[in-house]
Amino acid sequence: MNMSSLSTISTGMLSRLDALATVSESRNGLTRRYLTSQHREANDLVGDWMREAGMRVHEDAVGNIIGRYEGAREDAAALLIGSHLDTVVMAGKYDGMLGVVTAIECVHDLHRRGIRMPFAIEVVGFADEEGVRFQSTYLGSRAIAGTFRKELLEARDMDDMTMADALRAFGLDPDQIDTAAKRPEDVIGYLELHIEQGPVLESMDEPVGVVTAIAGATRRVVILSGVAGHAGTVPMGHRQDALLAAAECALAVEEVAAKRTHCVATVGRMEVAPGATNVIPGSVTFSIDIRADEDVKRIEALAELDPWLAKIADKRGCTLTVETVHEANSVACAPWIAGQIEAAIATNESRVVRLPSGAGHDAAAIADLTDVGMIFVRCAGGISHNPDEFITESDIAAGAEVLLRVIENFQPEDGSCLMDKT
Ligand code: HGY
Ligand code: MN
Ligand code: MN
Repeated sequence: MNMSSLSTISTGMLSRLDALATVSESRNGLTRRYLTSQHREANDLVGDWMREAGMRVHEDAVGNIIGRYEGAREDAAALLIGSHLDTVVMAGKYDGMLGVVTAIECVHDLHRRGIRMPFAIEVVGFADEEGVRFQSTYLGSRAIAGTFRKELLEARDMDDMTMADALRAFGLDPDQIDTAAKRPEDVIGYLELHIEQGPVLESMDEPVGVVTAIAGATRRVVILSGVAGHAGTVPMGHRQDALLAAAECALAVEEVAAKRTHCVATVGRMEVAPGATNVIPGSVTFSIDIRADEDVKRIEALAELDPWLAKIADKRGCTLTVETVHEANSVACAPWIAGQIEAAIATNESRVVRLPSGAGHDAAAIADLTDVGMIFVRCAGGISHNPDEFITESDIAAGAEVLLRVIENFQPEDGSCLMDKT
């Protein structure tokens, strides 16, 4: 890509991101969950773009959309490049989608110039990274890494539908999930370009940066069961109010994180039952998301929190159940890939900013299959998981330029003297 083409390319990429942002379950903002008709519509749209870029396209057994651009030699091992196409609720339009649209644009540029690399390239639009529908994340990337947890097929969504039934309704066969797994010998590495979702690049006045590590995370679902009762007749001292117990638990979640550096914890979802103004809440289900830059810190925080939640529940006459629905240790990005990203950034006379990711990414799951590297692109105010998520056209172009330069100069770890590109 030369500079003049970059501006047209980034305009094209922006219009694709805008098109994807219209594929939403809601008229009020962008929400696109796993295995919905909007997931199908997004896969169809992205699949068309992949074909236009010269790729052969297929959808795997878990719902990832994958485009393959052959190398100079048929059936060569592939460089995987991807990100996710699902979103959170009321999402921004760049989280995940930017990485997929940029990867497609880079392959399209190679295709326009008739360039074949010594390796194949597979662009992956992961089906479910956010984990909104079934409360567990990295479903698409774990299936490709061969680490999908089959017990999740029985997880139920808010409409009480199991993942297995949702896969069937989507046209997939849950018994075939294993076929999505790739063999390590068939891949040479993984790259992911993603918005930073934090303030560092903006504070350094740099458009792109190289990710050093991805924070570990634990996600839990907690159910507190008290006694529903009449709001007008039960004296305060006689209540087993599940919501007040949950409220105290949420403050405990905040405290165990706030006292530790680079440790964050969030209660992002809470359902109150039966949910009537004049009924004392009998049961509350809420989520806990806790992360830290070091795994030992996250584990210590959880070890402090568990007895604390039990004590609160007991004091308030509630029973407590806690289920861990996701657990991932922190993942280091491979220095041999990060070094190639740094070289690509340095070519732009840009300072090389190295930064950890507090957000989770599919790269963390793919790291069980192959080494990974990530490129961060600046986003306004570091705002994300919010409709105000914003990125400039010039930063989109800067990200695309760096990603393409990494691809065109990519050398596998063993430095195997790959055939020259043609
Ligand atoms: O939650 C995360 O960090 C990511 O957006 N899934
Ligand atoms: Mn996200
Ligand atoms: Mn993301």
